[in-house]
Amino acid sequence: MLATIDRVEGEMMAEIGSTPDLARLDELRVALLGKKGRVTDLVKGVSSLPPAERPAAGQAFNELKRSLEAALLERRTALAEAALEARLLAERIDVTLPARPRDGGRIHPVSQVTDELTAIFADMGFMVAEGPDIENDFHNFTALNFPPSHPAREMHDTFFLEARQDGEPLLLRTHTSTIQVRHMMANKPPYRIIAPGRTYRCDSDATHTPMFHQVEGLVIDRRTHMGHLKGCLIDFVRAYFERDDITARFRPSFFPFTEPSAEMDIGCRRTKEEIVVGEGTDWLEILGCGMVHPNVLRAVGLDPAEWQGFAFGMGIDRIAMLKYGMPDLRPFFDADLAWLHHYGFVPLDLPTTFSGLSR
Ligand code: 2NL
Repeated sequence: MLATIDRVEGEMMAEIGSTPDLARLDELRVALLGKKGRVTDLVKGVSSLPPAERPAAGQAFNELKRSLEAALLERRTALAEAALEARLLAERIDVTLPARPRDGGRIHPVSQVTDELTAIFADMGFMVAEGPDIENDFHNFTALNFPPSHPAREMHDTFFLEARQDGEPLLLRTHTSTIQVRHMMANKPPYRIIAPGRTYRCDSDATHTPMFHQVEGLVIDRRTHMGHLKGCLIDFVRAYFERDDITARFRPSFFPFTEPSAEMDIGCRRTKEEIVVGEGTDWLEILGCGMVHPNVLRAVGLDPAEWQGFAFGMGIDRIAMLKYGMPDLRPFFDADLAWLHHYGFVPLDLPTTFSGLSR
């Protein structure tokens, strides 16, 4: 009996040692040590031995089981390590490669340009302010020095809501100046803020959509003047269009909320197909601006003898079209995936002024 045990031990150990994978090793463990396994079968033979030989045989079987279990465990560890090694090799990736989702989503040009504007103005020390889309007459018109009969207050320009706030009609903001009015009323000067966001006007044709995007900016301090306005906005257009040679001019204009008011043009070249900014001898209107009207300062509780500053406003959709050569405004709001794939931006390329805004 003991000789038999010795022989099968040798055979079984060799089998364990040559098992190619974890699944086969598990099958082999059951075939050897399971209830109907080969070792279990042999142990049954002990009862037919003469009583004197049984203890030695029983002990030898226990030792056989222990050494088989140890060998199985050793083989299992070796196979598991080899399997992990093979998987690490197969799934190896170069983490130094730039992240480029092959066909993931795209960032909408409006979001991209908003991020670009935010990066540029943040560099100049502006903070981003926010406010509600649904507003009242005071924040949208009265505080901004619109006279009671101003045409912009008319039904056909402004969306009025049926809901009323204390009997006063509510409306969808027609510009993001409302954010700046709220910011001035809630905070102490000086201010240096930009207010990007959705705006609404009852207007719809090839170049107008009922909802569009605007960014306004506001700088109020004790001695802020028109020179600061010009320097700030010229720096802005050069950063935004990523060219240091952009020319600019300021033309007198009118807004109820600024005095004096101006419109800023930048140098461009117009061809039949496109507008190239920073070249040529034509001019392109890019934004409106001016010194904040004393009546606006008074309306938000500031003394115009102590505080003064400038403000500006521009259409985000429009400057996105100009920079990225998009001929039509309407597809901006069509949720057309083919258009978004063509004009959109890869999500992980965040615009910063140090790595390049749009690359
Ligand atoms: C344009 C012109 C402008 C402002 C917006 C402003 C805001 C406050 C006070 C004074 Cl709280 N002004 N904003 C000033 C001048 C022009 O926008 O063409 N926007 C698309």
